[in-house]
Amino acid sequence: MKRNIDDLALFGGREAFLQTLHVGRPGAVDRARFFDRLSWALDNQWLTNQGPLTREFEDRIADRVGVRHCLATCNATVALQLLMRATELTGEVIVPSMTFAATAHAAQWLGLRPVFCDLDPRTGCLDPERVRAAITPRPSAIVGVHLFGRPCAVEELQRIADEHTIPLFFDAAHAFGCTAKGRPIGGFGTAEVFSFHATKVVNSFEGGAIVTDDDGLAARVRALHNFGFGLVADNPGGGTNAKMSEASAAMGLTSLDAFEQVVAHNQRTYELYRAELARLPGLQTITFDPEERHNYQYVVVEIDPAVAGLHRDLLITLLRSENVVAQPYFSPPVHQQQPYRSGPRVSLPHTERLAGRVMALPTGPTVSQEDVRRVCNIVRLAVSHGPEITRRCQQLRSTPPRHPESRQRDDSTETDKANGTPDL
Ligand code: T4K
Repeated sequence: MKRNIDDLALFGGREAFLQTLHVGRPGAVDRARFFDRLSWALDNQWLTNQGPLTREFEDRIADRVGVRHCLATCNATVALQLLMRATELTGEVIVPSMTFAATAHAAQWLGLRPVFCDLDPRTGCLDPERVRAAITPRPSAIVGVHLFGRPCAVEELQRIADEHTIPLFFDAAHAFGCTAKGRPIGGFGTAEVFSFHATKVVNSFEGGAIVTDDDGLAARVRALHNFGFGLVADNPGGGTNAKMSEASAAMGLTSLDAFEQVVAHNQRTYELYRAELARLPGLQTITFDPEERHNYQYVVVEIDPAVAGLHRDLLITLLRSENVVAQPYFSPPVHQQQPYRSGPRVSLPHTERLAGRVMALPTGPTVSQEDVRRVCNIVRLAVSHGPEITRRCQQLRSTPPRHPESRQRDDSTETDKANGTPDL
């Protein structure tokens, strides 16, 4: 454990971790079961196009969520596009900006205009009052995001969607296995979308799913995800290829088998982070409603730089120098990314404030309790010496040492910039 700031790798100490820690590194799957399923697919000579493993995966997801229909897709971004295409959206779509770029990009890619709306600081999700105010003369849908698995104001958003007779979708990429109002997420709005990307609580390498109780919509997305085959009179303009392969479904099923263990592990990780980081000035760990179920996929902390004496970005840089890849999810917020930041200026004060302060700490099945203790040791050390660390970094920045050994750090700084983490 590190005791003083000279032990920090940033100031010449040894890195705390030899092996890099990540947010959402996928855990070991039951290889025997996975390879059995793959082998079965090879023997069956059916590798994609809604094969039996994909159907089984869909049935298990639909069952778990309690909806009539699940369509498995190649990823969640394309699933969102399918939904927007199947409901023939035109014009503007109301979305949050505190999300992964995919939420807005899905709409933008279809020629729709994302209208960014501010969040409720208590949940990090769309603020219904602001949604009401943001409704334009040409709204075509609302897309809420259950950020970090915490549910949107599902009932209020549904009321607004009903008043305007527009569809309400939820990007539930973070929320598989979570509940809202005691009911599984996946059963709200017109339809919801899960992500089964490698970094998610259930993964199919890449993958996603649309879940809905709307029979007509389910039939349309199913046809559209397979080039539009099967739609005759009702085809809103061709289809695409958004199918999940049997190899992905084999992984998805095997990952689903381990879901409860992964969530239990994530919950222990979350509780330990919370305990270890309690009462640190200027640092708050995300909280979850004890009345709801959560998957604890993301452990997010918010840093108030005025109180902690150091900025979130500096803390991320400091952790990365220890081989701890904390992520600034989601910074910059989407309205400040291209192509949106070239458009009309939008001001979203709650979003901008939160996006500038949060970071996700390493989680997932590969992160042990001992890892958490050591990460927290660094965070505690950093926060308790925030002003001094900030001062020393400013001094480092003003002295430009340029010798061969500094090359590697220069390279990682470039990567950090691409990831939205600025220089010290
Ligand atoms: N909506 C929301 C709200 C989302 O968060 C996302 C995706 C989507 C929609 C779209 O879902 P998909 O179309 O992807 O199904 C990662 C994921 O790629 C992305 O799926 C996820 N959200 C987002 C929050 O995180 P990046 O750009 O941060 O990925 P990357 O490559 O930097 O990896 C993140 C961390 O995970 C790194 O520390 C490395 C580690 N990692 C990654 C992979 C792929 C591993 O340890 N193993 C791996 O296999 O986006």
